[in-house]
Amino acid sequence: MPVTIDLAPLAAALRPAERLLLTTHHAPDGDGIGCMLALAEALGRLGKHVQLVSSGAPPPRFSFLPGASAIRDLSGETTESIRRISAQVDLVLVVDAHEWSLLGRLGEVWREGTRSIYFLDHHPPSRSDPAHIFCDPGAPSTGELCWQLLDALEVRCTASMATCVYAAIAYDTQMFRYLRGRASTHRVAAALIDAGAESERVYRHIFAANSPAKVALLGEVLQTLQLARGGRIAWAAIRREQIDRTGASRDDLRDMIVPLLEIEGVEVALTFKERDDGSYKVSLRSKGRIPVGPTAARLGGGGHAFAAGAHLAGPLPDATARLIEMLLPEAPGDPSPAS
Ligand SMILES: [Mn+2]
Repeated sequence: MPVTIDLAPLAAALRPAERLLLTTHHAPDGDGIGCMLALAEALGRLGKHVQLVSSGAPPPRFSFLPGASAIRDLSGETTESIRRISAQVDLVLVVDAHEWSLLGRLGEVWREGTRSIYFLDHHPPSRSDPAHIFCDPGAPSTGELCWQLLDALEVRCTASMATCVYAAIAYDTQMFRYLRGRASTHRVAAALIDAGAESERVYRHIFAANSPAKVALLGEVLQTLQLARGGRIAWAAIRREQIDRTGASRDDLRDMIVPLLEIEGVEVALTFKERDDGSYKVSLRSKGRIPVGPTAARLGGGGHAFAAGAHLAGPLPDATARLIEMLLPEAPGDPSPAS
């Protein structure tokens, strides 16, 4: 299997640490949570004391993962309390992020200090650069890097660790749809199932557990669907009022863009989520021919080449027109949707 970054130095840094703190980006997702839980078990087996913390509560659909109840949400804690908790550990390991600004309050506290903080991630390199970043932007999930790290730590992957790593990979690849051309993801998945990963349970809890509120909101969002540029761009709006009325959670909103991208001929899908101040949080997804990351970056946002996010000022017609023009400038005689 191609190993594109060497994780031996990270394993070497983890080995002497006795007390560790593991966390992920704010508003944690399946990749970060799965990696944290697998690594917590692995490091625990090496005799270490491991604390799991998050900035924002993990969404309920991940609570089936072994060990999930041990994750403590620190977003309500005081700065002093976060300082005290981090002062008790030898090393902090952050998975699925490597920017201070993505760590919520934890990042605010840690960026000023000198604690030993390591990052394991697959997001494109950022401008702000803390030391000790182990990042492979070619990996479709941090879960795949987590599997490599277990190997570097020489820890045998148990069934519960395998389920957590499998969940991390399945979440970020949307059940193995987005692999960035790497066959290694399937090899790792096969090894995880051999190790006891419960793949169907992962599917059921993460992808087939939509709340009625989410489905109700999705129905309304799809009513706003618009196609632009000869059907190559699909976009839809998510209104504040709809979110409030349906009772959909933040996690419910995450993959609402997927049905837009899965329309035939669509190359780029956009959702415009209205914020309290009337601006919009835009999610951008591409099937792979038109990069959306650079456009998001020009707007001050970020993400991957084919999945990114940004903020835009309203009103909605201006925001949509501006973004569509940035992604695909209007040209006379635009072809109809590609076959
Ligand atoms: Mn990820």
